[in-house]
This record gives sequence, structure tokens and C-alpha cells, in this order.
Amino acid sequence: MIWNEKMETLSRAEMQELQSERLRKLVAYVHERVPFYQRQFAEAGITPADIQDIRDLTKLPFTRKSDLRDHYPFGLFAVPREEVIRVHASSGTTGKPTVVGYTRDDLQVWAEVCARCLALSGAKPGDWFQNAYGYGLFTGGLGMHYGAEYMGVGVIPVSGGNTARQIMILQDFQPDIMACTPSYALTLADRLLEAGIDPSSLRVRSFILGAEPWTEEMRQELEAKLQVDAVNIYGLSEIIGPGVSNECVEAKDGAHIMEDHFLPEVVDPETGEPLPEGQVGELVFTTLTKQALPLIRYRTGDLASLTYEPCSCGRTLARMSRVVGRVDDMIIVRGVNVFPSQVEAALLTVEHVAPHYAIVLTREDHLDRMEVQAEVTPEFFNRVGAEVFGRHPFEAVGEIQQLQERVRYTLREALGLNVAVTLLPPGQAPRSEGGKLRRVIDKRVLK
Ligand code: DLL
Repeated sequence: MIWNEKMETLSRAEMQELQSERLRKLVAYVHERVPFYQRQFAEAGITPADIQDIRDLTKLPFTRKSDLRDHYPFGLFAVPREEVIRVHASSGTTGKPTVVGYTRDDLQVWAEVCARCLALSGAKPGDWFQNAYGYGLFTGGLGMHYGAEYMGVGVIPVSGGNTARQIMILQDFQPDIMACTPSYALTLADRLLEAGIDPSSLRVRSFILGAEPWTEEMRQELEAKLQVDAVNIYGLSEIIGPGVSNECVEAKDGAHIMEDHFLPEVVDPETGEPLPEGQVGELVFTTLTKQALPLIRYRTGDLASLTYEPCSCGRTLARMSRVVGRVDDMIIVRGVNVFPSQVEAALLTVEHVAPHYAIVLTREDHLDRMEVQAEVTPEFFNRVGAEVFGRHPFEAVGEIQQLQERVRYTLREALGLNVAVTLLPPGQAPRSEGGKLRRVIDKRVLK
């Protein structure tokens, strides 16, 4: 079902008209209420009158994560404290978190866009939803929770982690839809299969996966293991949380952006120049309707492309590709740009390699060294002999060396780079314990 038939099927001209009208209001709103934007506009030499429609968007300055950090915690809020009825925060890798706030109307918009995401993922009123995104300051849990309730879906607010309990609930409560990070879905799938539970004994039919990057190859792996549809949901706290975009279960061909609320652009990460449809660059969003924390041309740091082709599901909303990497987590190894998603996609094409891996970067004699540590599948491990990894019986060593060589070759072809490969026994690579998983371990010291 399409949750908001009207908004999700507007013609391009109607959408642009709506966006232009909302953009005009937004620019006047932030100019009146947020000193930071008053200064930014003055520096750019523009006034709200210069912004008449979305074609004027590029006249506006960008907003960056550092601007939020510089005004920590509430300096970019556009409403008085009393009107903020919820805050969330995303934990940065270093230092203080990014704090975001919501008015009552913002929470209504958030519930609306999350309801659309659930519908995109195949949910309908009357279904039950096991929500394994973390509840708390992270936006995943509560964002999806209110979207589901708004839709009339029964929520099981289990939050992240505690795999045994997740499985018990999947079996005993029989939800129709589940949401978690893709890395955690893999943890769950492996545990289910280890426990000998037949996924077809479960009612769950769709997994809504996001909050971290994942690949098409991972989708295939998860859909086969769990016998479900696995769909991609994207969002970020600064823009609203989950609910910025979501793939449709029908086509699974790019995530539909709720562009009546979040106006997307893709720009060259170096120059900031807008890039044409289909080209990968940095995603930028302007919040068209947010009250507490409106953001103009917010640089997400996520790399993806856009398409405006209507989808076979009937929606006309613009779609974004998967996030292929982040501006700041692109790994540069000996001058070659590598994204972890390329490593994942390549690894998953090799038979006997499990979708659990880590990338370790070190520097030796001023040279970068990249090591990919990949687990072998339990079947391979059991067949080749559990003690092989320690004791090296002759024949099995041959097979392991062959596999290692195959992985090395596949990665070289995919990345254009020689990397060291270490095969690990099952269970040795990092696992998601319920939330986002960090797979890149960068031990290089600068200089
Ligand atoms: O992760 C919001 C969210 C919750 C999205 C639940 C989806 C589901 P943050 O913690 O602020 O918010 O992290 C946002 O996570 O800029 C991306 O780099 C990454 N990210 C989120 N979804 C995806 C995805 C939530 N589907 C940051 N694919 C974003 C790739 C994603 N990366």
C-alpha cells in the first residue's frame, strides 16, 4: 500500500511547486529566528527575497556538521526551549554528540514519514512490528515506534540487542515486520540457523534495514537465510532520523525520498557544485517543514546518486541509490580510494566466505597496508577440519590457501589494489550486538 497516495504520487511539476512554496517559507523562518542563518545569509549577500523557488537553492550556503558542533547543544534551534518536546542525539566518533530537537508538529511529520517507510516495506495497518532499533537518544527506536503506531501497526518495542530474546519474540509473538541494522540482521539470521529454527516457521515477512551501509550482496544473503524481503531505510538524526527515504518492497530499486519534507541534492564533495541526476556525490538535504531544527542544504557526508524516474510501484518520489560510502570514511590506501562497501560486495561473491569481515589498516615503512579479515562459512570450516586453522594438516592447508588466493584475487580485481587476506574461523570477525557495526579498524598513525 501507499501510505500517502497524494504526496507520494505528485507530478514533478506539482512537487516542485510545493517544494518552492515551502522553501520560501523556510528561508524567511530561519532568517527571522536563527542568528546563525542571519549571519550566513549576510555573508553570502542574500536576503530571503532572493529565494523564490527551488532553482534558487544553490544561492543558499551549506550547513555542516561542524556548524551544529560549534553551536552545541541547542544553538541552531529555531524555537524556544518550551516548544521542544523531544530531543535525540547521535553519538559522534569523537567528542560531544549532535543534539536534535522536535516540536509537536515535527513529531507528527516524523510519524508520517516513518509510516510511509513501513508501508514502503510492505507493512499495513493490523500488522505487528518487532522494533529492534535502539530506544533512547538514538533516533531509530522511537522514530519507527511512533510511525508504526500512527499507522495502526502493533509495536513490540524490544529495542536492540539480546539476541535470544529477539528470537523468542520472533517465535512466540509472530510479528509480521521487523527492523534492525543489517549487521544485526545477520547476527540474528546466524543464530536462528544455528538453533535449527526454520525461518519458514516464522510469520515475519519483511526486514527494514538501515542506519549503516550495506550492499546488494548482503541483501541476497539475508533474504535467502531469513526467507524475507529485506528493504533499505535511510535517515540521519540531523534531518529527522529514520524516515528520510526507504525502498519499496515491490522494486527494491533505490530509496524513495520524502521530498515534500526533505529536499535532496547531490553535490561534488570537493567543489560543492550540484551534480547531474545519476552521478554519485555527496547527499545534501534541506528540511522543508521542520520547526525546531530546520537545516538549509545540510551536507550529510553520505555518497549516493539520485534519480527522478517514476518507479514501477507507482510512486513519483525521487529515489536515492544505496549509500556507497562516506566522504569521511573513504579509505585511501596507497592513493587508491576504497569504500568498505566495495570490499563487502567483492567478498560476498566468493564461495565459502561468510559475510563477516573487518578491514584493518596499518602503516609499515611509510606504506599503507590493508588487510581484509574474512570469515569462512561454518560448512567450509567443518569440512576442512576445525583444527586446520591451528595445525595445518597438509591437504586442508591447500584448500585454505586456494580460498585465500581467490579472495585476494577478487579484491584486487574489485579495488585495483593488492591487499593482505586473513581467513578467520567462524565467529572471529566483529558482530553487531544490536546496533551499528564498525568494520574498519584504522591503526595508521598520521605522519
Ligand atoms: O542512523 C537514523 C536511522 C535509524 C536510519 C534507523 C535508518 C534506520 P544517525 O545515527 O544520525 O541516524 O546516523 C546517520 O547513518 O548519515 C549514514 O551515514 C548512515 N546511514 C543511515 N541509514 C543508512 C543506510 C540514523 N540505509 C548516518 N545506508 C547517515 C547507509 C546509512 N548508511
